[in-house]
Amino acid sequence: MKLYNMDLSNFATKCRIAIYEKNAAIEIVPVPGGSLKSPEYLAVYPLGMVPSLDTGHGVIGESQAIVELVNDNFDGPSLLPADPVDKAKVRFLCGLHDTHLEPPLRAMFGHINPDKRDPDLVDEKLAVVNAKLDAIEAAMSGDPFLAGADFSLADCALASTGSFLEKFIPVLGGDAFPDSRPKLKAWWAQVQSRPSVNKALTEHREAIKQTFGM
Ligand SMILES: N[C@@H](CCC(=O)N[C@@H](CS)C(=O)NCC(=O)O)C(=O)O
Repeated sequence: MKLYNMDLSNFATKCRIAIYEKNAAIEIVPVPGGSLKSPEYLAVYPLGMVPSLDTGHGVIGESQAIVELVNDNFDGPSLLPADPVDKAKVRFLCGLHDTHLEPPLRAMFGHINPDKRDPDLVDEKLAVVNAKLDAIEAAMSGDPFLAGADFSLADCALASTGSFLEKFIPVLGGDAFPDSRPKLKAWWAQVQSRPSVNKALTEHREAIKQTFGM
């Protein structure tokens, strides 16, 4: 199997965390042609997005589909609980991250530079991001991990966006991990030292530094 990757992509970072966690024999490669919309990459994956995974039996996209395949296909402790309700809670947390938290955060990327900032848009999106972080805090059932005693796909998902939250939200006038979100704050403080997370976030942070200079 082969993961088409960009270190700057948080959704690809989510997949790399799962791959490192499972020690999965998956080759991690840049997109062919040097850009997401190159003819070479569009021929591989017509959506022209990362991550995508060459399974050996066709290419699939969507980080959640990829991490579930990584989890199911490789040895090592499962990143999904066996109990159906607990499993649904992990997938719910993944969805809160992928579908609800990430898009309004992404909408502010073009506004990090104060010279290019629309303050009204930032106010609006920051309020949405804060509401979603509060929802994640409320949904966190676990200690020390997001969904319980075991590291799960939910941790892969939210940790992948941790570097963006930690770097960008303060610049935009907020705080993603304040005392008023004690579970999230404690989680973020400790999850970064897990080897799989640390490796993927080191790559992600380096790419953020190169792109955003921070
Ligand atoms: N829902 C997708 C989102 C992937 C995504 O948004 N990838 C970004 C990079 S982080 C991308 O490829 N953007 C290029 C584009 O939207 O054309 C997933 O979970 O994998």
